[in-house]
Amino acid sequence: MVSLRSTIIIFYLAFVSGQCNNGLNIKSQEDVDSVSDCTRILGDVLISDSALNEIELTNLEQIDGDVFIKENVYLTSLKLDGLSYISGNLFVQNNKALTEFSAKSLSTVKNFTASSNLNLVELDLTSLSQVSNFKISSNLISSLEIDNLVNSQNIAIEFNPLLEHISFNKLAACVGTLYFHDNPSFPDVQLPNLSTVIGNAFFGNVSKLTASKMINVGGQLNFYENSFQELSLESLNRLYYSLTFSQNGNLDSIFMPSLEIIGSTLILSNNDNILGIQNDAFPKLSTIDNIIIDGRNIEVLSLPGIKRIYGSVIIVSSRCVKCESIFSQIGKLVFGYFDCRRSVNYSLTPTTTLTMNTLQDSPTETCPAATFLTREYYPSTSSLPSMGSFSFTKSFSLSQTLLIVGVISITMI
Ligand SMILES: *[C@@H]1O[C@H](CO)[C@@H](O)[C@H](O)[C@H]1NC(C)=O
Ligand SMILES: *[C@@H]1O[C@H](CO)[C@@H](O)[C@H](O)[C@H]1NC(C)=O
Ligand SMILES: *[C@@H]1O[C@H](CO)[C@@H](O)[C@H](O)[C@H]1NC(C)=O
Ligand SMILES: CC(=O)N[C@H]1CO[C@H](CO)[C@@H](O)[C@@H]1O
Repeated sequence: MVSLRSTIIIFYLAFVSGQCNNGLNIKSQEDVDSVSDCTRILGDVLISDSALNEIELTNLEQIDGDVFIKENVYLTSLKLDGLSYISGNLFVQNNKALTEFSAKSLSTVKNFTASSNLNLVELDLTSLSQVSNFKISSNLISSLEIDNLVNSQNIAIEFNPLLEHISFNKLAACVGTLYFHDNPSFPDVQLPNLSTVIGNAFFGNVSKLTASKMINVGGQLNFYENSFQELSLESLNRLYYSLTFSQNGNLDSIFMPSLEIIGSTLILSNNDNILGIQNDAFPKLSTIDNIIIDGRNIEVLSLPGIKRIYGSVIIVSSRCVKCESIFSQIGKLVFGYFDCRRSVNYSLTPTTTLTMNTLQDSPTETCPAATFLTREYYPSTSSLPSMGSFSFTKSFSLSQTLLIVGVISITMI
């Protein structure tokens, strides 16, 4: 069999420019030859099961259609460096041998996906400025720099085993969701110009997060299994839904100096180095629905700016948690339950029945002051201030709240 690896197809500048109207299906050198003059292709471009090792289309500037590059076993390099516009989607998927993909001039594409290219180490999208859904999943890249993208809908960067650096330096708004997770080399994530995320934002396995201009998040803001020790979000002012920190093993300091409103629940679950929420963590936080803190080492909860807690506060820790002192600071502001207790082996697993009785105290060390406190507060509803523009969030009942913790535990298993 002829070695296909030696097949190299490169098309340099052709003098005749042209529009080609029949789309393109590249399987062989002849197929590439047939479009070497095209600067614009009307119709979809398919590169699949091709026999080629390298493809370079330098004349091509525009594709009015979708581009699929998939299941090519021999293709190691694909360069579309003249291409600036794709009216549809660009999918680069399951190309086992592909080590290099570049579309240096590409500025506009609808959806972009690069997934399961298990040897892809070079991905160049330097000029990308407009994309709807952007997904990079299961590739071998070590660095991802999408530094010209200003707005996007959804972004997901996941399951890239060697990824150590991610930057979106100009990204100002994400009108959908933002997911950075399961990149086991713990990349740093640079989002220095990001101000708004309309949907959820999820950060998992991140070693450092820079998002100092982020002002608000319309969905949930979640931090799971990150390795950073400190998290500062200096501009974050308002969260329309919940804020969750779970299993961030090194995290000991949270600084959100501008945060005033959490529309739903603050959840801190199993972050072993967090000893408590100190004064400087959420100094301006004034309203929140619920607070659920479940941690081995929690001792204090201090919210100097708090004015109203519309739902419940649940704190469970195996340390001598200062329930009396926490209650004296915030107890009167809690509209639902206040439940603070010490429990050595507290954990909510899928099999745990979520009743109050599962929250057994089991002290093994002697604690100085009261470390077990459960009160229910039912102030007259007429004394409640209006919940204003975030009225879509409702206070949770205790059982709902416990259910939330249960669901979180389940999803983490
Ligand atoms: C882009 O992806 C989204 C979500 O998968 C889909 O709804 C939309 O139709 C896609 N856009 C195009 C142009 O196919
Ligand atoms: C940051 O985003 C704003 C819009 O929020 C934009 O006007 C500005 O040019 C961006 N800055 C950089 C350096 O990209
Ligand atoms: C603590 O955990 C052990 C083993 O899982 C269990 O047998 C025991 O009942 C638990 N103690 C309390 C007070 O829940
Ligand atoms: C939230 C998250 O991304 N967690 C992942 C961190 O890395 C480990 C090891 O690869 C994964 O098992 C986790 O799922």
